[in-house]
Amino acid sequence: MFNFLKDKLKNAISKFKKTIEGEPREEIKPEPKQEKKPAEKKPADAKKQAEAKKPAEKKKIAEPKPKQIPSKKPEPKPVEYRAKPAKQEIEPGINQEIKRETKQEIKPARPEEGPAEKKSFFSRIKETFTGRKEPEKEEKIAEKEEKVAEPAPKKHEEKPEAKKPEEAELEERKEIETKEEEKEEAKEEPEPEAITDKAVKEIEPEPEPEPESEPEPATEKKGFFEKIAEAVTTKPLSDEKFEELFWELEVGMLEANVAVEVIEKIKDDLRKNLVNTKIKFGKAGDIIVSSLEKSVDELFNVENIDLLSRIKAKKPYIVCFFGVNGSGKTTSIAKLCHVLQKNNVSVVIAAADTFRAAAIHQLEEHAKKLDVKLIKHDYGADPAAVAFDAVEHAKSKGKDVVLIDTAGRQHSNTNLVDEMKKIIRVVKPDLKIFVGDSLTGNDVVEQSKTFDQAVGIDAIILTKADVDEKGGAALSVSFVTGKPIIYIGMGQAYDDLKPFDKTIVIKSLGLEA
Ligand SMILES: Nc1nc2c(ncn2[C@@H]2O[C@H](COP(=O)(O)OP(=O)(O)OP(=O)(O)O)[C@@H](O)[C@H]2O)c(=O)[nH]1
Ligand SMILES: [Mg+2]
Repeated sequence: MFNFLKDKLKNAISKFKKTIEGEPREEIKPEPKQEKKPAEKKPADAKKQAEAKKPAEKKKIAEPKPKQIPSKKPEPKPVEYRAKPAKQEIEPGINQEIKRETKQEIKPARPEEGPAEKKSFFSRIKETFTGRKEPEKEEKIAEKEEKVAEPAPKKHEEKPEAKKPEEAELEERKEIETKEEEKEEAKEEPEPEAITDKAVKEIEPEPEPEPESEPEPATEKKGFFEKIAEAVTTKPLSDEKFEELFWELEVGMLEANVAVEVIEKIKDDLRKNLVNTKIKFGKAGDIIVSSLEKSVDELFNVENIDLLSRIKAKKPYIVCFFGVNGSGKTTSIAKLCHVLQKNNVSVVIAAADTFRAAAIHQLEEHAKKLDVKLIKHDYGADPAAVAFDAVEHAKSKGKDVVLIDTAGRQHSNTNLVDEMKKIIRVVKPDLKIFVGDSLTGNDVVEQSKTFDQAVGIDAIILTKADVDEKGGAALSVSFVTGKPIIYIGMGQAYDDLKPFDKTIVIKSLGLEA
């Protein structure tokens, strides 16, 4: 009966629970905070990091300089001065002053490169021609004599001529070298300063995010117990979020023929329990179920009627049944007769539905089966007269109860409504029962309201609950009319009339605590 609503409620509970307990957990999780802290600390330590970066970047920028200096300077020098030793050896008379004037860098280059290779070279030539191995000292002298002896005369003649151009060349080279060095120094020296300045300028802006790290202390300042409190409670649910989450359930309840008044009550109750309320983790589901259970329970918070005790209190106890066509009035009377008989209550039935011939015959069949007295008139007779005769029979025979069947009618049919009112005026029933077909859904609620306004109903029997899959009528009719559901029809057999029990409804909806 309530399977449809049960599923809707289950889904709604799950969504509310996930939303309430799922969102804040992500926010309260200590991990993201810890992740944020180091990230936020970066700007706090920006100075240190910047300082650490500065030398690193400087080094990177400065590295190429020492590489360029040694690579540029020394490389060309050995190439240039490799030719010099040959000329100088050929010219032993070169003025020592000129040699002194040459850079000291040139001097160390000679012994490093030339001598070792020449000794071994000439010594090897001598050894090949003479076939004798001579000591290294002799080789040196021989080499010098050979070198000086052969080119000497030419060189002595050329010396005065050669000295001048060589000196000029040396001087030019000096000037060129000094200029080049100055140029290189001028190019290279300012570079480190300019680059380091740039590097510093580039690094300096990094510490700026410091002010962004200021909010961090606020989170750190949170007390230990405050953090625990946050960890065990959920983030309050906003009203907007509540409306969003409730919308699906609201639509589901409308589909289930739940009255708008009932939906609003359940919604308001749930809102009070969830919106802007801190809920402990793991408790959201219980709170939602508890709220829904309480709401449903309160839907039936009307004065109940103990029919058997009332029947015992008055004799004959007169009960009149009303409702629209085919709602189950006649069948419910037969069922109730069976219940009363089982409780040793004597019954008289009145066939006051004279509007339809088959109705009298239908009731006769039930009377035979139940072995109960039926008071009937002919088709088209005054229903009030039939009811009056039944009550008189009960009084004369000492029967406990008179059950009056009436014709089905729409509340808009004024003639039938007036006829109904006449029956009430004549017999003055102790109980007026509205019989509603639960399959008609929300219409039952409207019907009950109009019948109540017309004649004033005291109780409700909901029929065909066994085939109703939505349950909206059962959930709504009592709350809207303020009248109790005393029985529900759960089938077509006599035993299928069951006393209404709200706990069964709550259980069927899956809201049992
Ligand atoms: N499944 C099921 N069928 C029911 C129940 N109550 C009544 N019926 C069936 O509903 C149909 C109508 O029942 P009636 O008792 O004749 O209804 P009524 O209100 O007397 O109809 P009118 O006299 O024409 O106004 C019958 O076929 C019944 O068997 C019930 O609780 N469950
Ligand atoms: Mg009938």
